[in-house]
Amino acid sequence: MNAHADHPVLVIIDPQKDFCHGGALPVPGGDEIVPAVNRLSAHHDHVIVTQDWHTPGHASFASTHGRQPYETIELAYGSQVLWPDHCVQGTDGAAFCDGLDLRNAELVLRKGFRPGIDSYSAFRENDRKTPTGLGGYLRERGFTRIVFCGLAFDFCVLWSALDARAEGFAAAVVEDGCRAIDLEGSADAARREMSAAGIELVRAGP
Ligand code: VGL
Ligand code: ZN
Repeated sequence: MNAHADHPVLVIIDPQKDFCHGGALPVPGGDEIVPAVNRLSAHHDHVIVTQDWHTPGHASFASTHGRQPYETIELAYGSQVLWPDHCVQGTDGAAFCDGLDLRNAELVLRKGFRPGIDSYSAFRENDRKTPTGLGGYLRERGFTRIVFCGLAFDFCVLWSALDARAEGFAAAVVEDGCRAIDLEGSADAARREMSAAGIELVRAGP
């Protein structure tokens, strides 16, 4: 029996300055998750954090295509929402949010670093084929249950939690440890998709 079998791993998705107030792609209330995320990480034996980590001129940037942010276009691998330039490798905006305590994080997983492919999910890039390696890492370490929090609820948290289920992990999302971008009702749609996939929606409380 694996030592971790009963202990969930906390996966904190993209808690980065560009998704916070004043950042390049601010998620409304993004900064407000910091206290809840710090409490969650203090209460988990195992913590992993993901970091959106794009090349300059990344395919997910509207500016790369001479388009406006938040439009959707077709790329070789399918449809892609275009974003303001954000989380460029090595920039201050790609750094973790002020006040976050990530001392006990055991793995920092960078994603979205391939110039031509976005990666909302921590498991598989947006071509839905290229693995990040996280599934194998978690399985090899014997984890079976994942608790998610972070940014943004309706994009990277949603896609990560759905892929976690698809890879056979039990998954819960701490809603008050997340904030949503909420493009055209995407926050409500995310809630419905999570429930349908057997993802538990929980609250950490005050
Ligand atoms: C995210 C849009 C673009 C996220 C990342 O972390 O949810 N959203 N890049
Ligand atoms: Zn991104």
